[in-house]
Amino acid sequence: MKRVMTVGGSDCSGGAGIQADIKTFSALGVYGTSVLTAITAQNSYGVQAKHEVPVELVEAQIESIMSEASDKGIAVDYAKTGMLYSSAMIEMVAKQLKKHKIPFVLDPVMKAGSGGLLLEDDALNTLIELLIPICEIVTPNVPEASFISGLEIRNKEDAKEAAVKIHKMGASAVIIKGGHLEQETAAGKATDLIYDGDFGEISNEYIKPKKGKIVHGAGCSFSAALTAELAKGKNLRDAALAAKKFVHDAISGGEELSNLIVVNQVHGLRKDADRYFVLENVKEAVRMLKRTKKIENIIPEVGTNIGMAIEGAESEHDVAAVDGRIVPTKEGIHTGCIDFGVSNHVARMILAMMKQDKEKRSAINIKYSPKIIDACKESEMRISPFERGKEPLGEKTMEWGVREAIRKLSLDGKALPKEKVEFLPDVIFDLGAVGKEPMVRIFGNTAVEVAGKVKRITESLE
Ligand code: PXL
Repeated sequence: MKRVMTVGGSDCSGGAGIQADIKTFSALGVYGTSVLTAITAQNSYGVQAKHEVPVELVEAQIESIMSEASDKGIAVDYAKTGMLYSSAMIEMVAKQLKKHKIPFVLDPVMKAGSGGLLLEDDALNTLIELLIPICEIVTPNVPEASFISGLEIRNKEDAKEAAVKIHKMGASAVIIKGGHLEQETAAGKATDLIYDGDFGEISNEYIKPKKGKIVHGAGCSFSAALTAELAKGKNLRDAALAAKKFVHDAISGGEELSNLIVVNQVHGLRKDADRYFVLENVKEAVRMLKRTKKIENIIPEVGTNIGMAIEGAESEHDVAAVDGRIVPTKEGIHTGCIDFGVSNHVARMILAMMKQDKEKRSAINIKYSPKIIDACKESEMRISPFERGKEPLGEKTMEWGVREAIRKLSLDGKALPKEKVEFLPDVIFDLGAVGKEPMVRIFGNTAVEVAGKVKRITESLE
C-alpha cells in the first residue's frame, strides 16, 4: 500500500483538518500517517480556541514516521501540508520535507470555513519563501491565491495571472480552486484552474449549498485526495480530476450542521458498498423465492419482479431488480440476471414509496386474488387499494397509485400524520382496468424481507 503523511491541525468538528485527511486517505486506499501541528476548538459557529503543538514535538512526529521505512525503503510516498500556523513551524516542516526528499502537496490553509485564522499574518511570507519553491503542487482557493500572488482575483483571467505568478515563485504546479469564483458557480460549475507551464481546467457540477450554509472540509479533502492519487502514481491532471470527483461525492453526502455542511469523505465508498449490499440482497431474495413451494401460484400473467433501491435512490438506475422478470416454466421458475436499471415498473413503485419512507426500499409485484389479499391480512400486513379508473390524466400510475393508497389508508383508519411512517401500507393492490391485469405489490425494507412476506403468503394459500 502506498504511504502518505499529512502535516496539519486537528479540527474537532471532524470535517476538515487532519480528521478530513485521514478519512480521505482511508477511503482512497492509502496508508495515512498524521503529524499534528495544532489543536483547534471549533464548530459550526466558528473557531473558539487554538493551540500550537511545540515545534520540537511536531518534528519528533515527522522523524518517527520517517524512520519506519517499508521493505522498499520508503517511509512516505507523498505528503501534504495543511494548517501550519506559525513561521517557526513552517521553517521546521520545510527543513524536514527537504531533508527526507518527500514530494508534497501544499494546501496553503489560512482561514477556517467558519472564519477563524489558521495561519499567523507574518507566517504567509515564510510559506511563500520556504514551501512554495519546494512543493510539487500548491492548491489555493481564490482568496488564498490572492494573498499569495498579491493580485485581486475577480474572474478566470485574473486567476490565470495569479497562477502564473505563483508558478514563478517556484511551485512546480498550481491549482486554483474555483469554488469561490461567482462567474463559474452561477453557471452551475465548479472549475479548477491548473497551471504547470501549461493551462488546464478540471470541471465538475457545482453543488450549491442551502442558503446560509458554508461547505466545510472540501479544501482539505481535495488536497488529501490529490496526495493519495499522486502517491498511487496518477499524473497530475488525472489525480486532480479524481480528487475533484471525490470531493463532489463527499459534498453531496455531507452532514448538515447549524451553519455548515460538513463533507462526508466516505460517502462514495458507502454508496458503492450499498450497491453491492443491494445486489446481494436481491440475489438472496430471488433464491428464497425459487425455494418457495408453489411460488407459481402467485406469479401474475405479466411475470413478477422484485427490486431494491440503494439509500437515497434518485432514479431507476439506483434500483436493482431481475432483468426480464421472474416467470414460471415447466422446469420451475426462470429468472434473468440481477442488475441496476433493468426494471422500470418495480423501480417506480419503490421510488414512489421511498418518497414517503426512505427506509422502505424494496417491493415485489404478485398476482391479485381475494385469497391472496386474505393471506396478507392473515399475516397482519397493512393493506390499501387504489382504483386505476380514478387515475387523473398526466399522472404516472405507480407514483399516483402509491400516494392514493397511502391517502386511502389514512382516511379509512385514523388520520395519517405525515411523520408516522409506521402507518404506511405493506401491501398496495388494484383491481386492474381494460388491458391491465389486477396486481398486488408488497413493500418492505429489504428484498429478503419482502421475499419472506411472499413465502408467508404462499404458505397460507395452501
Ligand atoms: O480548511 C482548512 C482547514 C485546515 N485545517 C484545520 C481546519 C481547516 C478549516 O476549518 O480547521 C484544522
